[in-house]
Amino acid sequence: MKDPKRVSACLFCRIVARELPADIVYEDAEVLSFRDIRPKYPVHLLVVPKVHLAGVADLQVEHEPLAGKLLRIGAHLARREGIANSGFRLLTNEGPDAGQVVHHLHLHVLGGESLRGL
Ligand code: DGP
Repeated sequence: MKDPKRVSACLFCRIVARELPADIVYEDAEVLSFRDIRPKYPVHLLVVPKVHLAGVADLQVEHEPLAGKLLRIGAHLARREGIANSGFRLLTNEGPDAGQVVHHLHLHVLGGESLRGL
């Protein structure tokens, strides 16, 4: 069934709907994860909610379980990618100063080498 809140022009909504290809590594009823098309690190995954939220600033109280789940799945995927012991970073960009390019909430899962400091 199509998500009524889906935004037809949104890149990640289109990946969720399988209208665009992606290297998908995880899926459940609420969350999809796929490899970043321009990886900055040996492991660079994106974890997205299937529902369209423009970014972390769009989260409402009712999204708290979903927000927690994104973190849990991010850590789960880091373990599955073999980077949990060496260390990894979960981050999300919000707005222009943070360099947000895709306006569909997503968590970057980064690792596989020493990460540059923030
Ligand atoms: P951000 O700056 O946080 O909005 O990062 C967006 C990320 O999305 C960026 O690292 C590149 C990635 N990306 C952009 N377009 C695509 C796409 O079509 N497929 C995949 N897999 N990743 C994409």
